[in-house]
Amino acid sequence: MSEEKKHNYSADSIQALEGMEHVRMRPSMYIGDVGVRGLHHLVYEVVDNSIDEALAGHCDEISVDINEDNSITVRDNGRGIPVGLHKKEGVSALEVVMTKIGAGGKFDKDSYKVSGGLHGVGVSCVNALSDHLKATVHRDGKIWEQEYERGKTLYPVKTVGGTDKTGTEVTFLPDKSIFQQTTEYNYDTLAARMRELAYLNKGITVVLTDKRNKDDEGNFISETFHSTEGLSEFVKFLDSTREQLTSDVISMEGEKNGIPVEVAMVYNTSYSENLHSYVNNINTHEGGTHLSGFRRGLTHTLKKYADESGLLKNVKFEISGDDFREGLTAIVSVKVAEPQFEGQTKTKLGNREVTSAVSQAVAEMLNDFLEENPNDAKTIVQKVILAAQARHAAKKAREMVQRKTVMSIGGLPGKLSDCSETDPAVCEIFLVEGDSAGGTAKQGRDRNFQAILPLRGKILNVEKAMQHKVFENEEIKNMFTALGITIGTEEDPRALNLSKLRYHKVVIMCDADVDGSHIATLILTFFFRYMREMVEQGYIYIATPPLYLVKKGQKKEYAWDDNQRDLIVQKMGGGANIQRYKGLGEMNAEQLWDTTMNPEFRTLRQVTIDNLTEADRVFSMLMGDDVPPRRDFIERNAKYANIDA
Ligand code: 0RA
Repeated sequence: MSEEKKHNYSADSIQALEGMEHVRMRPSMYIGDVGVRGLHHLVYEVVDNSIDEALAGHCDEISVDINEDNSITVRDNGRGIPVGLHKKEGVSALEVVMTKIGAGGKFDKDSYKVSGGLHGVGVSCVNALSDHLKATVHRDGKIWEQEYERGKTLYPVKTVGGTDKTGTEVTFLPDKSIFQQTTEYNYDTLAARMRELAYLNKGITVVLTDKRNKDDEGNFISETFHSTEGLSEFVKFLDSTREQLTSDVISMEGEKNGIPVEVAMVYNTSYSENLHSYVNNINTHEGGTHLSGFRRGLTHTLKKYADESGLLKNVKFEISGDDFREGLTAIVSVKVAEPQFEGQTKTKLGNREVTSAVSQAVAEMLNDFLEENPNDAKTIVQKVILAAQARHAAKKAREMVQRKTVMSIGGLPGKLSDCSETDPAVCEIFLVEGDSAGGTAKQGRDRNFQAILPLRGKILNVEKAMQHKVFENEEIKNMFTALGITIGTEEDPRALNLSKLRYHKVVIMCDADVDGSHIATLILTFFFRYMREMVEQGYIYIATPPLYLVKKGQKKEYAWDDNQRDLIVQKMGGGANIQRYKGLGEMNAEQLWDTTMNPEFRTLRQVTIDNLTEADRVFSMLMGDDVPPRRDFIERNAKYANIDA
């Protein structure tokens, strides 16, 4: 394009590009990205419309089918999208909803939209990004239909038969030219979101069916999600592998200052804090005013109760807000008419008025509970005191880590083989299982930008350890120092300080066997619980060493799974020799470089947190005390590092 044309483009084409065209030009602006996440976002967007219809009281069943061709069908038993003439646009209202960006359900003044995807962009965006979409409406005794290609209407809304039901059905096939990475849906990802929606909106039944796969009896894989109790059931589900400290879940549901608020919480015997917050069914990863309200209400109420009960008489140290939340699993869900989302990922609620609404709700709920359950109240206060005691010990241990980090010259761990580059953006560090593999990696690496930190055997399971034990652990101290990460800012004594981060790629490199996966999971658990920001910022990766070396004469090729191995053997013809790598230690430096470390040929899997609530549950399950669910999970997900957690 010439310079001149470019100017014209920016001057007058913007307007023309508005709407559906613009969605196709800039899909990420509307659905976040065009990768796996964006692909799944399309489903959430359509389902959210049905959830809105349910919240308005007109629908109680939603079904989601993953069809054989990876198209998706969402069906509900609501009133059906109106099909009559839309006066302003001069076409059917259905067509307006499907083809006008931002139309949504807004022409219906009675229902204010409380659900809505992260970006709340509506089903027309899904239409624009679909190769094909078909909308079917059961309404007024008739079945109405309209189809679209890449958002363009194929024919005016028509009737195709009679019906005695009402409802809406949308089937869409995502456009491969937009979703270039993949158009294959992940059942578990969709199941986690449908389960979450069922808990967040009690009474609604959501049925997810995978028509690509059948079980042993020849039925499609399918799950039905339904919750009668809502958040209190959600909390129990999240904590099903932890040991509950009190007999009951503490929960409330109501309206404060016109804001619908729901809260459920339970204390368990673990040491981690698991707070999850939602606004209009959206997981607010970065928290915000509703979460501040929860914290404030919790701290004030428990502190007051503890003081008045005399249980703190002999406590000589100060109790902080954090201490009230150790071993706490809680969910806060609010519905806000005009949410203001802030923060890096636009998942932080900004509406000021929400803080006091939630804090009042929590105070009332807790006061009632403490009054009615004096034994549980005592148990909770004692747990808080223990947490405070441990925190003081942890603070000392943390300060040790910090002091070491600050002395940068000679302060790096002795086991670290550092790289010579100093620009963190190009530097990588490999966390390697065992000293011997560490040695091989050290020989094989490119010392300009690749550093090696060997970790000894099984690292500490932070899921089961108290904080001060974590900060006293040698391997963990080494990780903090090597990475250049310190803890604690003036505002928040537990915040991570990443400003001196020394590497922008942290690669976990373990054996490709069960033990290796276990160690990788232990390391991931550590990052998830103690350096979550590193995961959120996309700094954490997992290396993928090969499983086989196939050799014939001078020819050698690596295989990462059995299928690939067989193909190579076939290609090489008879007499090929297969070596199965039992661990990194069996590879020499050159082989390790060629297959696993060389940026030109390696595959690094970036660790992302798709669904924080689910990730949290999975980690507590994998690393907790309860063995049977862990075994089940590992058997079902032989490669569980793939959970995208
Ligand atoms: C606006 C008005 C009415 C229904 C809907 C929107 C509606 C939208 C969707 C999207 C998926 N399922 C849906 N179900 C209903 C109905 C207004 C009326 O009947 O008076």
